[in-house]
Amino acid sequence: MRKMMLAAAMVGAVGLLAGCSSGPKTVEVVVTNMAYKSKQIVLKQGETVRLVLNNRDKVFHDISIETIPIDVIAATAAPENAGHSHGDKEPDLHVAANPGEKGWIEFIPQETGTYHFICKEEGHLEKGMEGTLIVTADGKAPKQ
Ligand SMILES: [Cu+2]
Repeated sequence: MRKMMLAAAMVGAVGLLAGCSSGPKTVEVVVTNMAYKSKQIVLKQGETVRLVLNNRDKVFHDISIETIPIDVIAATAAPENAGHSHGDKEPDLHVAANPGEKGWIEFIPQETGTYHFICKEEGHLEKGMEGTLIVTADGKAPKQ
């Protein structure tokens, strides 16, 4: 009986915590073995999102979109890396993470559209590190 009451109390506490979470919507992209686990990300125009790059690989990775209208709210500092070629324009959207770490960027997508994301580390795009970020008015994937 005592155990059951404790379990009920815990369920209640968890429910309360879940109800209180008011942070931005979080979208996590995991990287392992030179590959994004998610090749398509769908976001809602005007809705704050935290895009997390979870780097479970042994080398540095990033997510970059050259041109996308966004309002950046906050982001982790980009870790040092030598992979980017100099003279490149900074991409509008960029988040990077060292091996075994996470990086994130919080932003608001301003316009609907389909945007190509890549890893800018040398040779990674050629190995398939690319995907599509789609911004729609309702945040749902467009019908095929
Ligand atoms: Cu990469």
